Amino acid sequence: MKLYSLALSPFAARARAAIYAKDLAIDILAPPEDWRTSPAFRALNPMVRVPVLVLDDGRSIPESGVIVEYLEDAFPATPLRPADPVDLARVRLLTAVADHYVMRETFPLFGLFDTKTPDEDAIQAQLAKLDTGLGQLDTLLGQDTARGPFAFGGRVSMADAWLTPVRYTLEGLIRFSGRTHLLDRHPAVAGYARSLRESPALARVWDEMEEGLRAYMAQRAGS
Ligand SMILES: N[C@@H](CCC(=O)N[C@@H](CS)C(=O)NCC(=O)O)C(=O)O
Repeated sequence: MKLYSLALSPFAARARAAIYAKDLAIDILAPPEDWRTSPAFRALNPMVRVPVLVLDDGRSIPESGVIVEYLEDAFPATPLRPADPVDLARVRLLTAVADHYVMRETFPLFGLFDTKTPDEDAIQAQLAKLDTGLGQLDTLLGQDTARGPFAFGGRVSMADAWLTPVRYTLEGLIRFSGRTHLLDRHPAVAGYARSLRESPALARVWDEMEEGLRAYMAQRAGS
């Protein structure tokens, strides 16, 4: 089995987090050079996006959320979904909030900062939206009285597969924008960057994203 992945992709990082946490023997590969135009890649994923999981019989599973759920169903030995339905709903809530109200609000900011003439009003408006989402995520993390170093309860779950790339993306945004106080009002989100390192699987995902950013910046500087 193989996963087409890009180091810096937060979506691919979710799938890699699940693969590493479950210790699965799945090859992690960069997509072919011509993946955006190749009919063969389009046949694997009609949405023409990364990640894609390719099974040994050639069938493919695109979309990070679908891939993680498939891995859970196919390889239940190290579960990333809690057995209790309410706990599972809570884990899924964290993934939804991290995705819809935090990660989605970070993406426009990279574009807004990446210009010679930044529009400070637009930046402030977008930062306010992000701050709202961060506050919501921080509240949810703080409500979990059984929470240890990870996103939910005492062990690594699907919520960590979402939160690790989200937290790394926030780190990238802080560095890129110089807004070093971005997380000051959100201590649970801020502290997660340290505590996730208690899981070698999550630390590996973070380090791979870091390496991916370094490679991207070097390529940008050279072009
Ligand atoms: N909903 C998809 C999103 C995947 C996605 O947008 N991946 C980006 C890479 S970060 C991509 O392939 N974008 C298309 C492109 O770069 O041409 C998922 O969760 O897997």
